[in-house]
Amino acid sequence: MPSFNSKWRYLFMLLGVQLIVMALLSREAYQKRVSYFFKIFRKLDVLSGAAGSGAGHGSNHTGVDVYANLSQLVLLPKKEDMHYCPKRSPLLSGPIHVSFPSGLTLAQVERKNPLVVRGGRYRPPDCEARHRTAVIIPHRNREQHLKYLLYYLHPFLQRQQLSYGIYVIHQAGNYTFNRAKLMNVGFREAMREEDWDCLFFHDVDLIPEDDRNTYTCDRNPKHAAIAMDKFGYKLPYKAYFGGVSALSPLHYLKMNGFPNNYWGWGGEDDDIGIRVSLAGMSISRPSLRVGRYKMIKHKLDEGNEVNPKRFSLLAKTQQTWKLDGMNSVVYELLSREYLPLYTNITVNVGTLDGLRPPTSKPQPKDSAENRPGH
Ligand code: BGN
Repeated sequence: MPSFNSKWRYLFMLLGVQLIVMALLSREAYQKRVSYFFKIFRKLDVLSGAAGSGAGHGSNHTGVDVYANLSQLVLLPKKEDMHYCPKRSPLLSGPIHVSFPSGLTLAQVERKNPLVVRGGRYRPPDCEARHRTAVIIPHRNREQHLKYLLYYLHPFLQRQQLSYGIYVIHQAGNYTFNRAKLMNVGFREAMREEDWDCLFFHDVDLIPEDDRNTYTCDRNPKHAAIAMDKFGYKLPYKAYFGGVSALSPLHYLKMNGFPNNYWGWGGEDDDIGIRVSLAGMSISRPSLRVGRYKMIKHKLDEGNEVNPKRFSLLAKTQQTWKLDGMNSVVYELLSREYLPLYTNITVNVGTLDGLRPPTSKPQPKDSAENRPGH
């Protein structure tokens, strides 16, 4: 006849087998079940007065086993089993409060975004992103704006469960600013690094105010900054394509990218809008409720004077779009830095007279205008 002690042994063995089966059936619930088991076990110990029996195994009373906690690694999603993120991110909350507190530092932005890696890249840690978006930001002398944009854009994109990268395309030298050409540089340099499926061309001074304005591409080129505070949260005119727009690589190449010959303020975004329809596409837009942006107020820009040639250039877009654009862009890449919050690409885009090292020739200061975007 089995003794009282061996009865207990059988009972424990049975419980052990049960535990293993339970663990195999549900790996995710494994830890919970193990602790539940040990709780029961401890109770039994207390009841039977058998302190120090097998129940102590795995507890940290006697020091940590060299393999302790390794079971948790099994719980981490493996690359092959990683599921796609849901079609609609559960992290979305709608309107976002935007303000510009003074004294914000890049180090603070970094600390707030611990999952962003070198070059300003991010992937959702718990699911496989459905979209890979590159954000291209043309830039010169707007460090303060860039700081605010990064502060908002990183968490905004993370809420959308995107895999993303942020590229700042910095125009070297003092010659007149060329926003559209910088976008062409951004397109080429970003696509060289990764097979992005969507590119967001983003002015540095525009902050999105609703996280349902998803930074993904549509079937047609998308104009995202449809409702800016500066224009009373309405489109300023029907064909407006400025501020923030989104194109897939296919869209971009179909319209031969953006023009390279708009120096200074104005017209290049209208040219891009015209290219969209010349290439047989149309403009898609989010709703006015969602495509809202706050513009960071700023003083007039030096080196981005109103371009007096914009009217004549625009009148010729139909004849020039296939000759001038992505297929003709020339520039000199001066540096590529993988900074903690973004990839910084510094480029010499030359001047109206062609590509040559940036000069320090001062530009005329007349008729500069306040505008979103650079
Ligand atoms: C338009 C500008 C755009 C600018 C918007 C909003 C021109 C071309 C002449 C018709 N277009 O007037 O570039 O983004 O205003 O400010 O100036």
